[in-house]
Amino acid sequence: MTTRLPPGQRPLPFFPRFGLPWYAHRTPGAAGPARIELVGPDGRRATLEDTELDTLAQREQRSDFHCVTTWSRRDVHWSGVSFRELHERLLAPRVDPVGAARFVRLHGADGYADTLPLADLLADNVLLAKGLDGAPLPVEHGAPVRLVTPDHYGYKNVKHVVRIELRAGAGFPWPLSLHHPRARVAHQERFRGLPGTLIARIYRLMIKPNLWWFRRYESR
Ligand SMILES: Nc1nc2c(c(=O)[nH]1)N[C@H]1C(S)=C(S)[C@@H](COP(=O)(O)O)O[C@H]1N2
Ligand SMILES: [Mo]
Repeated sequence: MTTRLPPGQRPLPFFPRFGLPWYAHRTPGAAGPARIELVGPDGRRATLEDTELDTLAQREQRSDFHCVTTWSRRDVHWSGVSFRELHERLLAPRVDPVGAARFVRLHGADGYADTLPLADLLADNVLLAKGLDGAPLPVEHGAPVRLVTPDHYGYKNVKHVVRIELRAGAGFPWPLSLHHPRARVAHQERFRGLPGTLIARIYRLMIKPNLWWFRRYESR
């Protein structure tokens, strides 16, 4: 694997637990089986159980993971189910039978959430992952289930998923959010309204302090 990394990214020799610093102390404790609340564009609700994920085709995938702060972890080995198949078989039939959804908002057990266009999540390399390196996903990497979308910056890869909302519109948070609505790695969509190359330089300075901050909470 000697393909080039996307613009502005540099490899990191390990795969850290990472994120926005104000979530570092909120990692959920030992995760039980996944139980995901589904919400449709018209407000209808359903529940997705862990065992139902096992009824879909199980996929293994090796992909690079790109944090917006410019570190990348190459060749991460995930196992899980295709988000496209999940949507087709279990999400749309239960909460969006008419196909009104254009956006998907995923919520984590720690209060974290982010939104993506549904079309982006239907790409072939998007997984809802339950495994890492051939073992169940460890809590620091998003147990019991997380989104894996390699073409988007790390912050769209929501961990500890507890709710998936299919929405007709992008919804309230975006106009005020610092998150980019698409966050495509290839386009350096790092931060809404500012050039990705400039933001990359600022973010790069934050990697070390943030790694230190997250390690403080690792063994608690
Ligand atoms: N629930 C949740 N998901 C999250 C985050 C978080 O703090 N909480 N941080 C995001 C960010 S900014 C990054 S870079 C990746 C980091 O994933 P990792 O901890 O497995 O390296 O998770 C993303 N998903
Ligand atoms: Mo990130």
